[in-house]
Amino acid sequence: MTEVQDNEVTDSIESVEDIKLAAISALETSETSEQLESWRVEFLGRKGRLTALLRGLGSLEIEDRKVVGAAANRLRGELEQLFEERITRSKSSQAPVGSIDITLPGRKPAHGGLHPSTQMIREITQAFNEMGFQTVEGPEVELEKYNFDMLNIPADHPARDQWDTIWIDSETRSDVLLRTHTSPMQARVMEANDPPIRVVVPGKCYRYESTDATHEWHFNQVEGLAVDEGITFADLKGTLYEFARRIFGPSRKVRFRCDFFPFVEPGVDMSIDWNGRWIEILGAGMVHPKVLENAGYDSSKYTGFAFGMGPERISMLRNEITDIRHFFSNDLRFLTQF
Ligand code: YSA
Repeated sequence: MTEVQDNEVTDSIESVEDIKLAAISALETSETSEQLESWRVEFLGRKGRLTALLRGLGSLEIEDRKVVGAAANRLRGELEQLFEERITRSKSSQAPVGSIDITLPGRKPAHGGLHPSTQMIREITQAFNEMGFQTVEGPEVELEKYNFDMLNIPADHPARDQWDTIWIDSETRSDVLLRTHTSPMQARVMEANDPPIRVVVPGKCYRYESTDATHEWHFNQVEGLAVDEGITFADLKGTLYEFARRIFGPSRKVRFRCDFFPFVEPGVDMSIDWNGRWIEILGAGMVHPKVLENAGYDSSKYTGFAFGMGPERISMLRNEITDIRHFFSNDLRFLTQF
């Protein structure tokens, strides 16, 4: 080997060492995926520094080329391994997907609220509770006997047409139905208790009828019943006036008109003044002597009054809701307003 060739080998080996030092220090400071990629291109790429060094070995003797080539290839192997390790380290130091940033403000937990029908029912029953009425509840799946018969509505009575009925299919009996009103609870309460009685009965009712803005096929009612010695029509009017005063305010006008229900005599309906129009909100009357007798009461000794109202209709008036079907359409935009 001449002195010139000897120098060339030494330079080439030094170049391999230089590349190694430069590569190691550059790799340590490469953080982002872009930086790591440009490091790979600079040191390991087809046009990178190591490849350029290897291509420049042509002027060396074959034996010298082998020495420098082996050193350069060793370095390529080392750098490839360091690069892989660096990539692995960089991935594991990144935050895992879905991790929690505890500095962010917390999410507000969604909380439910009372359905507008429930709110209205509670307001109505509370008004009566404060007047001495007790709240009781009864079955929605009811017997024909309580829904009709004990209320003086016999099988062939035309009044049954008023309450188109949803019957329950049963192989064993044909007298089971979804109650069409809460009035069957009048019969059940009287059957199970002696006077004096003062109850209100909220609950769901079902009718086989088509729906429109003021009629649903299922809706709520609040029934009222008071039975004792000496109860008169004046008690009925006084109680319902007081109820209207509490729900609609002291200056709201109220009107009673004659109406017919087979289980009362006389029967009335009550309307309230709404922007100059009379809107009916309930049916009522003095409990029919036959209904008292059906429950085993002495109708010459006891009298009573009863009423039934629709809380959805009352809520519609109070809240200016134009369509009763909003109540049960499960639209949160409607429900969350209450
Ligand atoms: C009458 C006299 C009594 O001594 C006791 C109770 C009654 C009320 C009777 N049981 C009854 O159901 N009468 S009603 O058919 O006129 O309904 C009473 C109230 O329920 C109505 O004023 C209305 O507010 C509501 N209602 C009736 N059908 C409805 C309805 N609400 C929504 N959709 C329907 N389809």
